Amino acid sequence: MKLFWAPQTRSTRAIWMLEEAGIKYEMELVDIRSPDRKNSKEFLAASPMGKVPAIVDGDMAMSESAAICIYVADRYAAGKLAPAIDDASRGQYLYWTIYTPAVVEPAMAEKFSNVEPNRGRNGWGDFDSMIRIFDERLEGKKWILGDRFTAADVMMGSSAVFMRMFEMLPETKNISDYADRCLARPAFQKATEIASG
Ligand SMILES: N[C@@H](CCC(=O)N[C@@H](CS)C(=O)NCC(=O)O)C(=O)O
Repeated sequence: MKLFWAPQTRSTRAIWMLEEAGIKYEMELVDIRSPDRKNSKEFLAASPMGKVPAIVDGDMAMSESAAICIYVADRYAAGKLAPAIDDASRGQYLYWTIYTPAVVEPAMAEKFSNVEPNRGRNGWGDFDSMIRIFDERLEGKKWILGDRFTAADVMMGSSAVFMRMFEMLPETKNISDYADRCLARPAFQKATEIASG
């Protein structure tokens, strides 16, 4: 497995996921901050948008952090970091894994860019609803699915940690404690160390 990455980016999620799965991988740095960067054909085949993270695994090449998490969990940690395909919790697992790119990140962009909230028109609802629903999901739960840690926590946990880092996380009952639980995981700590560059 090869991971295309850049320091202090969403690559941290993919590294965290690979560390949780305990698989071997090599890393290739992509200079995303250089104005005259040149992307290799191999990288663009994995990431047509030229964004990190991206992976190549044998004949398979792909990007999008949520898709990478789902792929790695199914392929290398099925039943451990992902509910099996016939497990009833699979639906909620997929919902929350996708919640980060579909709801959390657009809602963060709304907040950053001072976009007028419009819960009905915008596919992500609005920032306040996103936070409320995330916080309610964690009520009485250690992880998104309850007692078991899954790839959904890599996505939602990194969202919680990013929001706190960017000082966007309002006072909530559950999200902050959840971020602390994620920060305490050895795989998260290793990923942060690697991803800091
Ligand atoms: N939806 C993508 C977003 C990836 C993304 O925006 N990556 C940024 C770094 S955090 C990037 O590569 N930016 C460089 C560029 O767009 O040229 C994911 O979740 O993987």
